[in-house]
Amino acid sequence: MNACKRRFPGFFITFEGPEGAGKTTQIRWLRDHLAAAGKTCLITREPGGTPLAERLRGIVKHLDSGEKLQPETELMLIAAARCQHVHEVIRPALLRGEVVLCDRFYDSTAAYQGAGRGVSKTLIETLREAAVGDCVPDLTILLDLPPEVGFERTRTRQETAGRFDRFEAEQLAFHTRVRQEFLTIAVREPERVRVVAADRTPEEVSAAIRSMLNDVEI
Ligand code: Z5A
Repeated sequence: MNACKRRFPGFFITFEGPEGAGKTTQIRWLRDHLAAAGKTCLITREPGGTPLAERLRGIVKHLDSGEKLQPETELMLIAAARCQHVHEVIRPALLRGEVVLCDRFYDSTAAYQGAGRGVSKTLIETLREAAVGDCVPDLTILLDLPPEVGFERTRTRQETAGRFDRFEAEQLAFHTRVRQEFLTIAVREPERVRVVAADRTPEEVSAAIRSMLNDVEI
């Protein structure tokens, strides 16, 4: 990782993986670890991260108008949220020299809208470039686990029990395609994407992430 050319004074880390992989938990723990080492960290998420992007997140997760959200519409809403998020939050933080820890980013688009919904890769790539520009993650931590295990974790958590969003309501085959796409990206971009097995205790996952970061100059 040290050989990688830095684009900004800060360092951009994204977390990806199926639902229930533990991204939110691990991001908080990594923030605490990096803060103890003197780093200023910014935690953010997608879709979301700005007031407008959070409103778009609400639509994408829980469209309550009764109409079907077309896959391309879903993609464009996510891309619009990302454009706003990158320009208003991520890029400025990286320019200030902060470590940005983002819960999901454009690999989720390839996985959910591409592999999951079947949207054209060309359209996904065009919108990615328009929204992201040079704000490419320095490192992506892919927390990998079978979708069934993630379902079990999220569907039993108290605060959301019985209320499924539009992604949680999808069938196992959808989530299996999503997982496979994440793993394909990791094979294609081994310098950027590091896979961490998430089917173990949160403490074990955290230790694996820290050990993997030993050769990364943040
Ligand atoms: N989406 C998209 O389609 N396209 C895009 O481009 C982007 C996103 C950016 C965001 O939903 C949805 O947006 C997402 C894809 C779509 N939907 N799905 N699926 P979200 O943010 O609400 O959901 P999520 O990203 O999947 O997060 P999550 O379900 O909250 O999971 P998580 O953040 O990976 O895990 P967690 O919150 O840390 O933990 C989940 C539960 O498991 C919790 O009760 C923990 O205490 C427990 N947990 C955590 N780690 C462990 C371990 N190791 N063992 C046991 N239990 C654990």
